[in-house]
Amino acid sequence: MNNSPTLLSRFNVQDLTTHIGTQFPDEDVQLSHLLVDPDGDQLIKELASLVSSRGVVFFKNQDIGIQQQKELATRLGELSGKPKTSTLHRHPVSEDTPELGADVSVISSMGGIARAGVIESTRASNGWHSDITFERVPADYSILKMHTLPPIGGDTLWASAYEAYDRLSPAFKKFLCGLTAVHSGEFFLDYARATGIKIQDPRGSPENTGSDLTAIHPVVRTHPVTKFQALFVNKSFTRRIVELSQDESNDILDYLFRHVSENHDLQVRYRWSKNDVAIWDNRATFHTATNDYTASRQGNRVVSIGEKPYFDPKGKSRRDVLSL
Ligand SMILES: O=C(O)CCC(=O)C(=O)O
Ligand SMILES: [Fe+2]
Repeated sequence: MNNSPTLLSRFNVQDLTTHIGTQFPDEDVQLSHLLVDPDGDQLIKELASLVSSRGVVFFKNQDIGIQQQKELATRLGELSGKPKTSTLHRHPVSEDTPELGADVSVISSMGGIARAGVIESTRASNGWHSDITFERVPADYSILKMHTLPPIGGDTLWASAYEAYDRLSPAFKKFLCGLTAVHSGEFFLDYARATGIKIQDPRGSPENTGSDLTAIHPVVRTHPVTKFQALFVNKSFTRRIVELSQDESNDILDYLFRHVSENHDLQVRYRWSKNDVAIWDNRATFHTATNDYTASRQGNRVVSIGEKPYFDPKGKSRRDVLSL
């Protein structure tokens, strides 16, 4: 986090909102070129740092193939210091096809992972999540490339977990810091039973094993790259704050979920074009799809496993560091 000139500054870049989202608007900036650049390691390390600070970064009309997408996800995590035992996530209900492999999630309007937890006739805001927080060692970066899009609709929204934390009152921050919450992906087990899919195991870390898709994580976590504090509970996967009674937990979680979904000024909404790529940091953001279309929509996602979430009382506030 400094303002010194970086290799990435050779490209045109635009912030999309104050708190979250940055794009590389020029199509001649190709992620496939970064992978083979002589300064590739430095560029990819700077990209990881940019994604971790801005939450989500967009690239237009990319030619990157699926193997390169996996390589990029791996290098983003490795160059920003993830544990040696963390590799690419194999989603519990992903299908291991010869073309894609179990470490690719097909994000499709026709079914599969992105549809497994969707309940019709509930509020759209029920979909806010951070990827795979039911794992004991959850994700750092996700990379999604969309290759099939409806003519209109199907946008994706991201929200800043740093700003969500920073915007709480000092007394409420103090109350939340140090609490822990149960996360669960039980609906993927239901989906696996209904479709006959065998649960993938292990899933990108020796600790992500077995078919009990639950984990306990800090409610506020410290980001290992930026050192910023971030809110780490999400509507799709977080079930219960361990240290509170059931009723207290329900109300506090409801408040926090609404805090994320109703503060539209800590969100960015992205309108996809064909072959655009989004790279986001699951430790610093939440996201949700927009199910407002009927035509087919499809993309490929690669999720990298990071580290076990932790809370460091010496972590910083993004607002304080940036003097916002
Ligand atoms: O379909 C989308 O826009 C996002 C799906 C999603 O949650 C993901 O790719 O992690
Ligand atoms: Fe997701």
